[in-house]
Amino acid sequence: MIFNSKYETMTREDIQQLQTERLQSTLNRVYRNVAFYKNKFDECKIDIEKIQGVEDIKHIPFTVKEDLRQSYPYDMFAVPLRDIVRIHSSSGTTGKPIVVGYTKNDLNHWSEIVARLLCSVGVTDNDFVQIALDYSLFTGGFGFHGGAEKIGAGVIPSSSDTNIEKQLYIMKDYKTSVLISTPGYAITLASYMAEMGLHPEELHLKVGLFGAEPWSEELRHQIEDKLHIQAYDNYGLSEIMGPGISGECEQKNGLHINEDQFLVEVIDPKTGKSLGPGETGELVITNLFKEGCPLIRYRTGDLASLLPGTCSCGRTLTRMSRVTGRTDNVLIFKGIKIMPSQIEEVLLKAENIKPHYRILNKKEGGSEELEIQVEVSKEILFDEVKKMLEMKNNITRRLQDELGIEVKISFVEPRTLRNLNNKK
Ligand code: DLL
Repeated sequence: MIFNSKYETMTREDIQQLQTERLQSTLNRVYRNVAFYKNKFDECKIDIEKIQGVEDIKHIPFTVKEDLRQSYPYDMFAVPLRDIVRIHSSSGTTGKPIVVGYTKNDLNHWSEIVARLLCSVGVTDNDFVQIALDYSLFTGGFGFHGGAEKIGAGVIPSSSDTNIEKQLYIMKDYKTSVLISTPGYAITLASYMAEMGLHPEELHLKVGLFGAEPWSEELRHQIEDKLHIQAYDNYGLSEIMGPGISGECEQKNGLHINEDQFLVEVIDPKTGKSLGPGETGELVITNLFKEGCPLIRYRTGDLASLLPGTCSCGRTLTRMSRVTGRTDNVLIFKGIKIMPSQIEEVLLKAENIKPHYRILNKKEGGSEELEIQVEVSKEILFDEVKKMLEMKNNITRRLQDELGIEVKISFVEPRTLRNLNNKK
């Protein structure tokens, strides 16, 4: 079923016409209301009146994450603060986080695009949708929540904080038919089910929507096999909106982009030149319809391609491939984004630690563990075990405060890590 055929089945000409109109209007608004964009366009001598079509966007400079950090907290907002009704913020960034503001209209449009993606995998008002994503500054929980309510489904906001056994009892007893989580969490649920002797047929699950971290076809098959569901990929990022930017339909043949709200380009991350359909590069996204803090040509750091051809589902919206990697060294653990520099900052403050460490993202069966191996100084090796333990607990606690997740610290002898290529 198609949730909004007006926007999901437009002709290419009509989509481009709508995108052009919305782009012009957004450029005008950011030029008038956001000092960052006014200065940037003036500096680069961009005359927004000359942007006559979507292809002209390549004359406009990119926006990068650092620009957003510099604008902390509200300098990127394009509306007065009284019009902002929701704030989200990027997960796991050190120092200044990225703050995103939504107006009432933004929240409505967000729910609309998420509803489209839910509908495109068969979710209806007869379903119970269990959202096992964080409900917090992270956009995952609230983003899917709005979309599921919009289609009239019964929402179970169990979040990812609930302990796993309880999550499974809720799923069984409340007759959940749709699961929304990270793919890693779905696998963890499956392995707990096996341990608890809970057979997938005792559940009512039929569909899962997963995202917030990279995953593979292989993992899709495992999730589908173990949970007896159809599993679909969903992509989004807080800076632009959250989930809802693109998602797979029942064909599992690429993620349809909600093009009436987002203009997606793929560029060569080294040269910044546009790449054509089928070519993998960095996704660059422009908000076409956002009021709170629309971004122009935002470099996401995510690697993917735009897919040529049309989809047999009837939607005319362009599809993108899965995200296959990143242009930077962001580490994604349980959907949380971590810069190695965050870890480094904590380690460098600790005594008796050498600046050599290695991050291991260990995935085994259903569990995922972040282990940080740290070289300790020679002196401490001869010290009492107690001191070592104290130090370990101290670093573990500080890292958990910084990253908001559990990590395992292991100390290794001097000179064991510094020659490894992947020490960062
Ligand atoms: O992860 C929003 C989201 C929540 C999307 C739930 C889908 C489902 P952030 O925390 O800002 O927002 O992280 C955004 O996560 O730039 C990608 O690197 C990565 N990412 C998101 N979805 C996918 C996906 C949410 N389906 C960052 N595949 C993005 C691969 C993904 N990576």
